[in-house]
Amino acid sequence: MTTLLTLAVLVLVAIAIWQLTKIFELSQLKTEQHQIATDIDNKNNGYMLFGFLVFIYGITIFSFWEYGKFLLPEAGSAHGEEYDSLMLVSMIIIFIVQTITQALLHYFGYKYAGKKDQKALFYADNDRLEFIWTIIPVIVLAGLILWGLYTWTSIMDVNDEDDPLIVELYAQQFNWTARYSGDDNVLGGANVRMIDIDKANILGLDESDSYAHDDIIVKELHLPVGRKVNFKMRSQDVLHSAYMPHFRAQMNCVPGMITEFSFTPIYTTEEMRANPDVMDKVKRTNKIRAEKAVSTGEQIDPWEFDYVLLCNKICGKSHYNMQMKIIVETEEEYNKWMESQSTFAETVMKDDLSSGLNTVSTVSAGK
Ligand SMILES: [Cu+2]
Repeated sequence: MTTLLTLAVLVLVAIAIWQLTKIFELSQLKTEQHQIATDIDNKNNGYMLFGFLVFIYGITIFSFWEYGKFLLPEAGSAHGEEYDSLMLVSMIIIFIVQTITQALLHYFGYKYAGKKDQKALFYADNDRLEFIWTIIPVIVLAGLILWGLYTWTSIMDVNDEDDPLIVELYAQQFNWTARYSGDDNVLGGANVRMIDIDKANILGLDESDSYAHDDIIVKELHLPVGRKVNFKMRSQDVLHSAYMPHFRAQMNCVPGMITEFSFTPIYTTEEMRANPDVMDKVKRTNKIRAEKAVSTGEQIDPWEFDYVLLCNKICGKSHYNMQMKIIVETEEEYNKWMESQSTFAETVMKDDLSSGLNTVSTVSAGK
């Protein structure tokens, strides 16, 4: 690969030098006649412009046809619909404008190609034209920006209305851990300095904080459908980014601070698995997996759709594999699952309450 790139660079440098010598030659007074473009040359270049126009239109249509299926399926969160509409409208406007302007650009390039003994018209300015091509983009862009700002503000408004579920997402190289706030729905205090690997206090929870006692630490995120979730993100080491593409949600996880994001899941995992786009993707993926299984002789299980939490900051060498499964289920299923989980007091603190608490004061005292 490196050899190929080096060769490509060398070839491009050689072409650049060749072009530079040609420009230098043309700038000399005694330029040979065959170096100057004739009417036929200009005309041919004009036709080539049309060829290029066909090429870019063709590649656009091909990309829509061939790669459109790789787009995300319908959003699984309440705010996702508005987010997707904003994206779609922006893309449609860009698409229409680019289709028209490219056609005009290439057509005029052809129409006004250089002709012998014909001099270009000097046209200083036209106030009306300039007004039109300024005011139209101003109105369209102002509309998009205002709509975007409105959408942004409503998505980023993390508040405690509607009794949200409070969940912590904890990022570290290279995995995610989630913490539910338990019966009191309040996360206990935590600090990276209180992490105690020997006792498996991996999130550094403050044992003296009674809010922490009923917290539930898990490696698989379960969410009840239709209930708002307020996420509080922390990072242990470097910048990570909690990215939940199917919910159109992303928030950086920054060491030393808590960041927030809030959304309401609207489809259970089962409902999402029945979505035609998702079913199509699963079918395509499993076809590739089956082909690979045949060619390599490996045993590859079929893949099933699941919501995921991914890391979207390149945080180190295993960044690509930093993910956690998210299961959206009905309220009853969620409650049942939650009942089977153990609290922080029942697990980490169990054997330890007598041997002195791991608190902020003892940690800072150098314990
Ligand atoms: Cu990461």
